[in-house]
Amino acid sequence: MLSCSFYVVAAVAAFLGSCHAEEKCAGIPGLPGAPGANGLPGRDGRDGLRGEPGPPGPVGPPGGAMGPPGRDGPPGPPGLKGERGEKGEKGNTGPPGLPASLDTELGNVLASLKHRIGRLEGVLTLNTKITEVGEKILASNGKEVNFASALKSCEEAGGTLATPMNEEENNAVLGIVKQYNRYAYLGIKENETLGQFSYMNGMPVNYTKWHQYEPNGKGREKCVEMYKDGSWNDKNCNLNRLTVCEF
Ligand SMILES: [Ca+2]
Repeated sequence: MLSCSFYVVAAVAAFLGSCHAEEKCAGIPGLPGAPGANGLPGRDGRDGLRGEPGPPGPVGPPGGAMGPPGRDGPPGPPGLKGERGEKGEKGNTGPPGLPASLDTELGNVLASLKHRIGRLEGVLTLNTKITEVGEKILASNGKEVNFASALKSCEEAGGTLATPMNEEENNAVLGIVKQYNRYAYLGIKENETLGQFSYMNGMPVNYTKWHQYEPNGKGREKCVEMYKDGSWNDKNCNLNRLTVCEF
């Protein structure tokens, strides 16, 4: 509309401004030309910045290919305890310890044990349960049995039949014989060689206290009993005599 009015006004102005032919007058300006045609499309611009990832696509139709495995789930609860395995091999020997004489802790333990054992021995001696003589401890269970049973009782207790090897030990055994007022078998037996007697370990006796005219068994009395005066008599092994043991 605007451009149309512009052309009308321009045409009127051109008519009013016309001059006579005899005058030299400037020509009338021509009408503006029509607008030119559009130019060719410009070249493509450069690529823009990379956009953000789009939202996930819709779930595909059923029957599609299986997807990749999911991630591992959380650990399950512990299983039941297994059966006990076989015993392993013995380990290596540990490092050497201190000599007992330099080990203060061990020394204290030993001193305490010695003290406590000494007190127990005192109580047992006071109650005439044991008799200490030298390194030996003598004791009786008060039972009168044959030689084999008496020896068995002593060995089962960790000792053997009382075997006096000197006057002091013989007097100690005598004290128990007097206490129970019974003869006792000693740990001595006759050898295959008549008239020769030995300790239970087979060694020949090196101390004896035979009663007058004993031994007189001539091979028929293989065991030895102690009389109530402390003297010895060879005697049958199947009689019942007091059991006196030494430890
Ligand atoms: Ca005899």
